This record gives sequence, C-alpha cells and structure tokens, in this order.
Amino acid sequence: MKTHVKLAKISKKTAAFIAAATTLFAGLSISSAAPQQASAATRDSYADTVGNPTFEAARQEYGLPKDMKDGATLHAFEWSFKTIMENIPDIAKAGYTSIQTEPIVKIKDNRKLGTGNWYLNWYYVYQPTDMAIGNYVVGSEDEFKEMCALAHQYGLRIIVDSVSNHFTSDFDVIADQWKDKSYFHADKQISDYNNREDCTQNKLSGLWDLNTQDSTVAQGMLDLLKQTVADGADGFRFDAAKHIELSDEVFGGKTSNYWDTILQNGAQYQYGEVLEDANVREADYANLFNNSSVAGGGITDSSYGHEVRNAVQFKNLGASHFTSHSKVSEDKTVNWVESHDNFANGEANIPQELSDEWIKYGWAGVTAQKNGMSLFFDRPYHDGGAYGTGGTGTYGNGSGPFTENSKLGDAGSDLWKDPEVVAVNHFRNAMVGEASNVSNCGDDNCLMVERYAGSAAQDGMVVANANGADKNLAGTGTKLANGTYTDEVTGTTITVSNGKASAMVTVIVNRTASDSSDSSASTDGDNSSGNHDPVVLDPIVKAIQESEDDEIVFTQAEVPVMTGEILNTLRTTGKTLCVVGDGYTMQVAGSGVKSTTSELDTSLVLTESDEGIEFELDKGHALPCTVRIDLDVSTYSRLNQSRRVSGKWQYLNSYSDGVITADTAGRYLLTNQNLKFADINWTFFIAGGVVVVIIGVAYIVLKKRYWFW
Ligand SMILES: [Ca+2]
Repeated sequence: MKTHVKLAKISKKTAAFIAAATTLFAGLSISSAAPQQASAATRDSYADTVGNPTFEAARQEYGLPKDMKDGATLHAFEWSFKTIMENIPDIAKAGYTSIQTEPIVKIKDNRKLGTGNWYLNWYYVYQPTDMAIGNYVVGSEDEFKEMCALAHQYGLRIIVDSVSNHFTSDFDVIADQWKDKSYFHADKQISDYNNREDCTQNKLSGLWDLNTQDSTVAQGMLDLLKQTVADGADGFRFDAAKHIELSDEVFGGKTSNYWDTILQNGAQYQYGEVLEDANVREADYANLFNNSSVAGGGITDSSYGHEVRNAVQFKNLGASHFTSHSKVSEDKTVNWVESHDNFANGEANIPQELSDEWIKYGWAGVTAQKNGMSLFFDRPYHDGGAYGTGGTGTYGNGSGPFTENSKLGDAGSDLWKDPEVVAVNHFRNAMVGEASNVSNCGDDNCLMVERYAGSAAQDGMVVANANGADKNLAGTGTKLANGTYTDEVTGTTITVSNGKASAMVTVIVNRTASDSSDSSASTDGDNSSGNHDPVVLDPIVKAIQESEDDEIVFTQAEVPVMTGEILNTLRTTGKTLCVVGDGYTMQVAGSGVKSTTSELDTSLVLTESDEGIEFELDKGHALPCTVRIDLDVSTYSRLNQSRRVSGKWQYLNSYSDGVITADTAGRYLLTNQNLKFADINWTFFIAGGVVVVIIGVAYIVLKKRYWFW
C-alpha cells in the first residue's frame, strides 16, 4: 500500500510571515529576560498579555492571534513544565497561540504501579487530593511560574486543565483541610448520565464529587484558580464541566453559586469539557464560558470531533464531516481530531486505526476553518498508528493504546511540529476573522478549505489531498480573489483567475508504505522531527524551473500534454518548451500563454493526401497558447496554410521554411495547390478581426483590475 500525504497551504500573507519570523529568531534570546514574578494573588491575564507591550511584541513577531479562541492550542499531554519549557521556542514557531497543561494540583501518587509508565498511571492527574499547586507529573509551583513567564516571553499563553468537579476516589489520601465528607456529595455512583441531577450530584467513576453548593468549597476553588492565574496562567479547561450544575439548577433544595464564583479568577479564556449527549444543556454551558472569558470561550464540540474521526479514521475527507456543529455555534467551540480521552481510553480502535497521516488531514480540515479554538492532542512518543499499540502491560492484553516508549512528563509525538501541521497553524493565524468555505476538490479524498476577504493579499486555501497522486486543481471553482498564491509547504505557486484555480497544488508525498504514517518510524529513536518527505513536483515543471536555458526540450512521449501547471510555469518563467514529435517540433513560449486553465495536447498526426499535409491541432479544444510548429520535412517549403472551417478549407496565410504559428485549435492543411478564391471565407476574416479587438479590450480591463496577466 503506497500512501501519499498531500497537504498544501497557499497564502501570500503567511509566506511573508515566515520571513518575518525567521528574522526574529536570530534576535530573540531566552536567557536575556528574567522569569516573570507573580505580583499578587490577583492578576488580570488579558491586561498582562495583550495589554503588555513586551508580550505583544513577541506575539506579533510570531504571528499569533490576539484572542486565544482564534488560535490553535497544543495539548502537551502529560508533558512536565520542564519539558514544555524546552519546547517553547518551537511551539511559538509552530504557530500555537496557547499551550494546554495537565492538571497542576496535588494528586494521588500512583508511581508505585510503574516508574512513570502510562498504563494505569496517566489518569491520576485527574485525581486531586488538595487545592494546592504542584504534582509529580508536571512539576512544582515554582516551575509552573517559570514556565508561564517563559511562554509569555514568546508571546504564548498557558491554559491549565482544572479538575473542579471532583477529587480522587481514595478518600484516605485527601489533604486534611478537605478530608471532610461535608465537602463532597453523597457516596453514590452516577447511573444515568442523561439525568441532570444524577449527572451533577453523584460520583463520576468513583471519584469523590465536590459539594459544589458549599461556599467553602467554592471559595477554595476560586482561591486556587486565582493563584494559578497569579502564577501566570491565562486560561482554563474545566474538566468534566457537565458534571457541575449550572446556577439555575436547584437539586435537593440547594442552589449553586459555584460557576459564578470560580469563573471570576482573572483568566482571559475559559472553556468546559462538556461531552455532548442527550440533556446536557451544551448551549448554556457554552454561553457560560463564553461570557466568562474576555474575548470568547466555549465548550468542547465532542460530537463534531466524532464526525471528523468518522471521516479520517475511515480514510475519507468528505466535506460534510468537517462542518457539523450541531449543539453549539462554531465560535463557541473547541475542536479536535482526537482528544486525550479518545486516545488513552483506546476508544473505538482510534489509537490503532487513526494514523498520523490522517490526523494531519483532519487537523487541516478542522483548523484551517473559521472555527472556535483548535486543540492539537499530542500523542505519547512513538505511540499509536504506525508505531503500534498495546505494549507490555497496557490493558494487560495488548489491545490498549500505550507502547511505553516514553514516560509521564516526557514530550510526546513530534507530529505537533510537522511542517504541514505548522503550515496549517500559520494559515489559521493569518486568516483570523475571514470567511470560510469547506468543499471537496474533485473527490472525497481532496478537501479544500478556503478563507477569503476579497483580495489576493488576504485570501488563501488549504488543500488536504489524500488521493495518492498530485491533484490538478485547474478549473476548480474558488472563492479566492484573482491572483497568484504561494504554497507554504512546497514554495510553488497557484494562479486564480475569474473564480477558477489554475495550475495545481504540489504536495508532500511519503516515501514508502512502511513509513507512511510517520517517516521517523525507521529512525533510531531520536526525538527529531520525523517528516523529511521530499517535495514532488511535476518533473517537467521542475525541469523548466531549474533549467539555466531559456529553451527546454522534451520528446512528445515525455510531454503528451502541456498541463495548466506547465503552461503556468512557462508563463511565470518566460521560458520556451519544445516538444519533439514524429515529424515535427512543437514550441510554446511563456509569452504566448493565454490561459492556464486548460491544457494543450502535443500530439500531431501528419497525414499526407493529394492536397498536401493535414493535421489536427489540440483536437478542437480552445488553444490556451500560441503554438509554433516546425515540420521536419522541407518538401512543402512554400505552402499555403489553411484551416478547416465548416467543412471547407479557408486560407489563413502563407507559410515558409516549415514553420507554422497557430493561435487556434483545429484542422490544418499545408498545400502547394492554389485553393480557389471562392473557398476563402471573408466573413471569417472580418469576424476574426472583431474578435481580436474584443479580446484586446477584455485583456486591458482584466489587466487593470487584476495584476495577474
Ligand atoms: Ca459534580
């Protein structure tokens, strides 16, 4: 099975950004600035970041969106603060606006089950024992402060996963301050997730459910969150948020001020993990978090993610899978291809069946759109997909997700900084606020996300093409403004004229089947980026681009068709392509290219008859360029060149030296005979003259409106 990864991003704007960012990296020093110190137990995250000129300078240098909801967030799954710090420069370069950490509070220590193994250990970060910061997976509170300060120096913001619904399931290990049953709901399991009282007032998976109607509990949580923000956090993910009642829900006669209390913590961005289901009040949760954020917040659109996986897990990129926000409006969503729960719980064979290659396609479809925040889940290192799953000990039966190639606290898969993932992030950042259109380009394995605001300087598109071959976009309808766009991934160009894309998107192609999911699979375990896939260009295009000569020669067998991409390359380089056929040479000069939305058939069959030599040029298509044809035979050295119209030969002009120049497709006759005067259709000549004039006017108008030819 040979598979190809094809993702291409086209935007002049982001190409400019890359240059700017490259300039920055040379001048930015990590060591030159001291870690930021929390000044008080209250901090206004928005004022301290977007309102802070130092932060703003860094944010703008990296091209990161102003508002966290508009950006992409890296979920550094089980990364320690130290691991995150080591990667902060790369995270900024990779275009993530925010980093999401694990829960940072004191947790039940489960290390005895394995020295940092994932299996049976990873989820203990979701088992708080106290409302104080620091645990053995992520690190200390001082390290947290240091990490936040470093992130801010790079224009990055920090989202902390807050476990506000419950503590650990082991009551004995709860800190003394909270070891009081009155701080928890009843010792009763949830049996019906669709019953709001059961869902919010009872124990989730045996975990002690906080008595969220209790004012001491609410104040304790508020103090914790305010301290977290004071230490440098900018946003929160609220774990299991649907299991905490909304303020208008009264159960057992108890009203709840929990959300209204704890959300007043100084963070600028807040969202809830609200896994969508029947009777969950998703829209109300979305509004709650949106209204509790400075510039928009929301909830996880888990059913959207499910639909996306229904596409990419089963190798389909149908556009309808990428647009189904049913429970909440897209601006209040947090979207993912997969979540840590999808992966770590081994849900629906996702770890095994969803490969890195298809995660990339999914990420492109989700993130290139005008969606709420995009969340990139970073899988454990060398885990899932081509790396296999179910290592020793995992789920005890080889069916689980973890290969145990790394430990809790380590950096995960390199896919988060894959060049194509990064290109999509940069695209998203460049397109904030612009309209969005998702469609398929020709088939269900070619997904196109267009963003547009009416000019080529602003517009762009991402194409995820899983077809296993280059996709020719010539003639594809597009909402992009006319102009020439540069592919961030490959550096090639694409032209849009009159609402049609021309030429084609060049792509990244994986080399072999064995490393199709991640080409670093065969390397020796280093943590370097696995993607060094070669850029595959049409060899003719490549030859034209790389040739030092103005004239490039191929046989007709090598170039049976001059594609729109080839014509576009000739047009942009001004070079001439010569195609040597049987008895003739066909030449197209860049200056003679009139259109790059159609192709030129280079085959000519020269047929000798009583009248002379006949051939058909471009099989009756609209000729996209001026074609020069040099005949090998010189027998017909001084001939009349005629073109067949309405069944009659019409005299066109005299030709000599075996050289024919044609602007029109059709059937041609070369002859020594003097054709009868009556055969000359004067109407044709007059009409032709009018046509020439009209084309000339249209040309000038177009050229004035659009700088592209
Ligand atoms: Ca609860």
